[in-house]
Amino acid sequence: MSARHALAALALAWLPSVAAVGQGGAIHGTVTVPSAAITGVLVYLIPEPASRIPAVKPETAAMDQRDLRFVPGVVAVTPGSTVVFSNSDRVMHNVFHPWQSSAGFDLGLWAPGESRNFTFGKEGAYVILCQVHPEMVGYVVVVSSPYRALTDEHGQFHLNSVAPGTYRLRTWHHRLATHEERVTVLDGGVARIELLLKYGKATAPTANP
Ligand SMILES: [Cu+2]
Repeated sequence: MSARHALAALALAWLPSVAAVGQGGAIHGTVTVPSAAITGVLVYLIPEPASRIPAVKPETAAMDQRDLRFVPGVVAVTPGSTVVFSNSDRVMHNVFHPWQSSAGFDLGLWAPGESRNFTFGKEGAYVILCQVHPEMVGYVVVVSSPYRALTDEHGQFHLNSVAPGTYRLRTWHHRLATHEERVTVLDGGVARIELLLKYGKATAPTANP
């Protein structure tokens, strides 16, 4: 079976159940990726119509630098949120986003045990790099949806307490083609979804996707 046929066969497995999840409904799913090295796929919901998007507030999130890696490698936050970049290594680290982008910034160098903050504005996927260690790469994804989740090490994700309605479910990972499909969330229901993603162009969240 070709990869394309496999994709078609696995594109959607829809098994509504009656399990109660408190207020609203839920979507639980599994994302299958082409390499075990790929983790942290973002899954988020865009309400239809878009005007029905519930209000989201800025928040605070954390991305550590540990063993010469960004941990976690992907952080998803709402617009206006602050990310605290800490340093748990024994060497100096830096965080910058390339100035080729209009959103470029450089937080300078900081020592083990210290941290620096940055507040992210508009929706988008921001690559996070370190001037000292070119091999370090992380991403901060800014998305205004209140319904978003990152896959765990088993590729599973959970979107809970979702207001009943129709949504566009979208994925983002910097190496994978963005997948989008319509989903309906029923009050008190848990929908299960299986996605098979392939390498390709990732479409970052935008205000008018
Ligand atoms: Cu570094």
